[in-house]
Amino acid sequence: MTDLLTLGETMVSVRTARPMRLGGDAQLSIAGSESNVAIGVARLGHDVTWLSAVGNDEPGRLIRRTLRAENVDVRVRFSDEAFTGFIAFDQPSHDITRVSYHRRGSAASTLTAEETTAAIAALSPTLLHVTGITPALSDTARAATLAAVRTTDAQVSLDVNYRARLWSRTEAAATLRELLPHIQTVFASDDELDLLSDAEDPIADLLQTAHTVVVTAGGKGAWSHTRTPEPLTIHRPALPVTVVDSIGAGDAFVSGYLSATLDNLSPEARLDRATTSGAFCVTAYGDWESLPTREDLTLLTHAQGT
Ligand code: CKP
Ligand code: MG
Repeated sequence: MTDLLTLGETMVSVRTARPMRLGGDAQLSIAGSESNVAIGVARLGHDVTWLSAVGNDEPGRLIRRTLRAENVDVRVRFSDEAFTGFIAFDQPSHDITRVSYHRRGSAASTLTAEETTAAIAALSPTLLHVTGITPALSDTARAATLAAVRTTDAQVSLDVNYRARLWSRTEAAATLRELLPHIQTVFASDDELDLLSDAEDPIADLLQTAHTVVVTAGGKGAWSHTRTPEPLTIHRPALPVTVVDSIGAGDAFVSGYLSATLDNLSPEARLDRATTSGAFCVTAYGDWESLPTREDLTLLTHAQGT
């Protein structure tokens, strides 16, 4: 049993504070939306398992070590044939962070449907969380994601996380719509809704199968639309914090929401925890390093006078 199972690619990350071609000091860490969520939910006190594959290499071992240190149960295959993916963050100027992927053919892109369905059978998770990044990696990773959402009895959430560098909007729309009938909670930014539905009212359309659609809109805040027991739309403004690094904010938001779901909180309280967690994350550097604990959430809530 596990409270939450997430699956997807985690890469080794290299970050420099100036253009990478100039060399100099770099920070080595890990990055990956699904493992960010795994760490976020584990920090909030739940049992979390992360499933993936990495290369049989030092970056792969760094990923396993980091996640274990964050109390995430790691189910990872070490591949002798494929390498651990790599993500580079550098800064051409103070206000611009450039991201580049080196992940085509990576170990995580060889994840199979057999692996995901076996993990689900073994773990019987309460929640399963997937993102639109994994099915964009390869045909097998797409099949692995589809098989997972189709076979599980868990409540399934999907964070669209559209990445233009991995696939076109047309390809993404086709695959995401295959996943949708199996998803209960959809997380999307306002500019991703057209990937999910062509309807004039995409939210109403999505709520025919999902029970919750959560839409984020950066500085404008977030909305949650729920179908049961009564149709309900809630809005929370973004908290007024100093943004130093917004990468990982979406994953922090999702972590807060899923943690509050595991605590059986109301839709209002779920959105509150999601918003506070996202706000906390942007105030410090790192994709996952700045994810909050419960104590951090309380501190931020008090600091905001709410
Ligand atoms: O949507 P977010 O900024 O929360 O996602 C950030 C993650 O997995 C980051 O860790 C990166 O590795 C990625 O999204 C990605 O593959 O783009
Ligand atoms: Mg995101």
